Amino acid sequence: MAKVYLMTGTNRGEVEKLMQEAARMIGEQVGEILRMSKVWYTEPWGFKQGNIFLNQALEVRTELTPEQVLDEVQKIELELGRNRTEEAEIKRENGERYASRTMDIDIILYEDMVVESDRLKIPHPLMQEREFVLGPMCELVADMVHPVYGVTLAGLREKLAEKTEEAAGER
Ligand code: PH2
Ligand code: MG
Ligand code: MG
Repeated sequence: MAKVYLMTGTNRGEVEKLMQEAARMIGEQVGEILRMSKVWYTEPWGFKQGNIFLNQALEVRTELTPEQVLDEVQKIELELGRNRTEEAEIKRENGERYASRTMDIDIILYEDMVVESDRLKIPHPLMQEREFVLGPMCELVADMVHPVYGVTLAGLREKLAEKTEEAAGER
């Protein structure tokens, strides 16, 4: 039995309903949801052409391996209308790195495991740069130590805030 931290996100379609459905399906297909953050409403990060995002962190007790969790969350994304082929086209048209999506479910942390395969990277490699991840995660586990950086999530969040302020000052 392991604890896995997942992050759901959507900025396309019936977003509120999609968030509820994603949590329901995670509870059925990944494991019991122990706790969830509130839903955060944030600007699209890393791209411009998209609506506001809804994001939520979930603490899930699972019997699945990290790879099996990935299989299940990818199935849920598909069932909730995710179309990566269409997204790739939109990204190309807009010249952007990301595109709006009906549901993205990312594995943020799995116990204190470090996974680095072609298919899967845990901890999520960009979590330390994203307030929309660290904010919800800190509601659940602010004191958890990041298995690679050796800093608590609250510490990573503070560093990010400092970096963001510096960048704003340079503008
Ligand atoms: N996900 C991305 C890129 N940008 N921005 C917000 N606010 N929320 C997300 O979930 C998100 C994003 C790539 O998966
Ligand atoms: Mg993502
Ligand atoms: Mg993803």
